[in-house]
Amino acid sequence: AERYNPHAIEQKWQDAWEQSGLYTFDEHAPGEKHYALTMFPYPSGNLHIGHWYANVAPDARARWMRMRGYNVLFPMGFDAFGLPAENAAIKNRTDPAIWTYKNIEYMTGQFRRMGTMIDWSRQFATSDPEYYRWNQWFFIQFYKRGLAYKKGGLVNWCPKDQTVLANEQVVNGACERCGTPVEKRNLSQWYLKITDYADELLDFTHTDMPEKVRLMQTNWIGKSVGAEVTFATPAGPETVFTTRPDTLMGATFMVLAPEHAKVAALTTDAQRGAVEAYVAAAGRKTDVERQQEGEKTGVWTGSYATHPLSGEQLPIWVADYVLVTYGTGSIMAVPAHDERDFAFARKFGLPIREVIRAEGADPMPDDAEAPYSGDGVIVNSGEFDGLPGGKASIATIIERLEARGVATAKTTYRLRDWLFARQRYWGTPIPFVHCEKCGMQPVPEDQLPVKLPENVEFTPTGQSPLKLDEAWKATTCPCCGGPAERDTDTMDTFVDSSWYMYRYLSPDYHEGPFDPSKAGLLPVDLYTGGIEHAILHLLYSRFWTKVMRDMGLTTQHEPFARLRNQGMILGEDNEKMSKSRGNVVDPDDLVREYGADTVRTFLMFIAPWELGGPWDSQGINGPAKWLSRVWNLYFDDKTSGPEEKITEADLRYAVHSTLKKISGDFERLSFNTIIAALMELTNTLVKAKRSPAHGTPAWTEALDIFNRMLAPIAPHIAEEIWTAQSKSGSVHTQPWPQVDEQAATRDTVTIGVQVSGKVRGEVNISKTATQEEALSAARANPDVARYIEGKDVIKEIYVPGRIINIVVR
Ligand code: ANZ
Ligand code: ZN
Repeated sequence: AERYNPHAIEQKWQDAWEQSGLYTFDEHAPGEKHYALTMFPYPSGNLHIGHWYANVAPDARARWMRMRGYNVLFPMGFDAFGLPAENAAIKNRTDPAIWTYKNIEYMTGQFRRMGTMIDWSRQFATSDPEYYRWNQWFFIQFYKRGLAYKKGGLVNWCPKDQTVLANEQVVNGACERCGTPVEKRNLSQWYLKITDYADELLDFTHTDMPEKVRLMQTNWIGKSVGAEVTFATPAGPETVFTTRPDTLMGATFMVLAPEHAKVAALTTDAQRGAVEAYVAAAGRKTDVERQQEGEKTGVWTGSYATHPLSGEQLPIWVADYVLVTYGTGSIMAVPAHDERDFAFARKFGLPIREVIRAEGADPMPDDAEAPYSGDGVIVNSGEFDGLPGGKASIATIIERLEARGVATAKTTYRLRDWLFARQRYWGTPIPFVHCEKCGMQPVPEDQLPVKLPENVEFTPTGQSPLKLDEAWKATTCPCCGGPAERDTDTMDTFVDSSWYMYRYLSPDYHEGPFDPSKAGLLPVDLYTGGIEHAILHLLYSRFWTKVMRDMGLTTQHEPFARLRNQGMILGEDNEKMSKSRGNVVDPDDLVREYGADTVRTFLMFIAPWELGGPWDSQGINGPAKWLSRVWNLYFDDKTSGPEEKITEADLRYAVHSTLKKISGDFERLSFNTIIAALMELTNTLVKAKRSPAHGTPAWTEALDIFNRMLAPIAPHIAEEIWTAQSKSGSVHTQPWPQVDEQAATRDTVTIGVQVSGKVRGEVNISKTATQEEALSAARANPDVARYIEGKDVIKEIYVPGRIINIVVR
């Protein structure tokens, strides 16, 4: 018989599937809809092993859902706008459009060679004018709803990429893309009002997301419940935000952020030199440096604030551990109970006053080494003395302070509005024009898309490249018809992925972002991709769906019913794969050597999918050999080896218990255990070929079920086997086999017997065996008996179906 040769069959089946339209989704086909989606890639040039890892397992699962009778939508596209494409185009001296679409073509070919069930008829790139037209349309709708606005102020600026960045794109003070430390610039920019949805985004009831993602989003949104307290100062009233109003009487000084607007007015002449020097130095530090633990720095302004309850005069300091972007940019410092205030007070010799004391504790000593941040009773606070203090009692304290007129309840969020404009070329033009007479006007919807001009000099200069294109810039005002100028900024490319899952429903629809009659396909039932998107794409797309819902475009609250994140495939050296480390594995090479089915199988087998792990160049031989054995099982009549004692019941048990197990594993996205179970079943089938079970109806059934179980994992070889058995149609449209529950359970179990905690033997007993029956079987086992003989049995434990333990002395 011929040996397994993937190269002889894979391309053949890929062509045949494409020709027959096997994977074209038909919304009218029978079956409950299932929308499975994997995050679309940047068309960076080629799919790397990480893309394969991210895609083959969800593809297998989508195939499994289809065999289970679901009508499965599994589309793919390209996230084509953005800095990577633009930077590469600059480097390669080509137009980003030419570069991008060439890459898309190549990567589409790679996806095909992977043997996926992607419906390519729905493919689009976000740089297609018909796609970004709807970015512009959305932007105008957001504007009309008061959710898009232009505002001046300090923004994050990447000096390398020469553009502003959203807060979400600043990671540890550096640009998320290129790692360059981010600077602050004062610029007028477009924002989207994501903060209007802060509370709703904290509610995950309509989406099943991994705990880690929920936590990251929750922390990013950063809701803090507390109060605002106002202090009188020589420059007017100054309000601070505090989460601990119960410590108000412990406030011994006030601190302003260096960028706070009142700093100059509060600085006395004597202190001006020192304050100005300090503020200038703080401006040169990155946010990370400023937030690092370590020596606190600061300077006194020379002024005092008046405590709202005691009337005491509190010195006002400037220090960079207070951020201008959070709360009100100023704080009441309570050194006795706050870590940073404590360190600051110690360094500058400022008073520390204890106002919360743990139940029954001694007063805080003068030389205390740390603040106390726990709960307790309020002390040294006049009329508040004796009240419970600490986080639990804050609501009551706020009420009392509100009654006294010195505080108001206030909830603060860390989340900031989404800085939406970019000074780069390769993105969606902002659809606004500026008219001297009428001001800023949205482009009328029937004039969309505002197309990106071609042949623009886009090497970054810090100015929007579109500014240089005079002809493109000149337009007429939609209001007065007079001359006007186009907005020359482009949109943050995260806009593209915020709603692309809707576009797949009707990629050729011209009346709106998607055809409302297809809304029944929503939401995405299973979304898969990397955790690195936890607070960018995954937060933005949730926000976008909520706005779409409020616009009446969808009834869904969330874009994704369920999200799962794959882990990462590292280099063999356990480091991240990168060209500079020289540890990159090229999937194309592997496909050329082993075939796509083996690469698919290996990537599902290599690690628990949600964990990931290091590459193993030897490991791929296991799946390669396995598929050869599978091939021989069907195509090689020769058998060798001793006669095996496998009955029909044994065989059916092996097949149906495996079927049952892997169905559960598919549900849980546990792909490595699916492969392991199929490999184990293959061993049994190889042996069964040399047993009385061979040639029986159970054998025929086993070959049929195994073929179907193989189909989602290794679609090409499974199709070849299916056809070779003269079965009609495609294995990929066959129903997933039914578990015969009776066959899948055995009435006997093999369980281990321990003597004093060490496994000494195994017994085969009925599942319904009583404790006495189980124990006497164990004692009768010669391997066990040896260890009991002559000893005192002091305890016997039987955990039904699991273990027997006999404790001796
Ligand atoms: C007094 C106090 C006493 C505070 C105490 C804490 C503990 P979260 O929970 O993160 O919201 N704070 C307020 N604005 C700040 C800013 N712009 N930069 C740095 N720190 C700021 O933190 C809220 C607490 O952080 C506030 O409550 C304030 O200090 C400080 F025992 O006020 B607290
Ligand atoms: Zn006008």
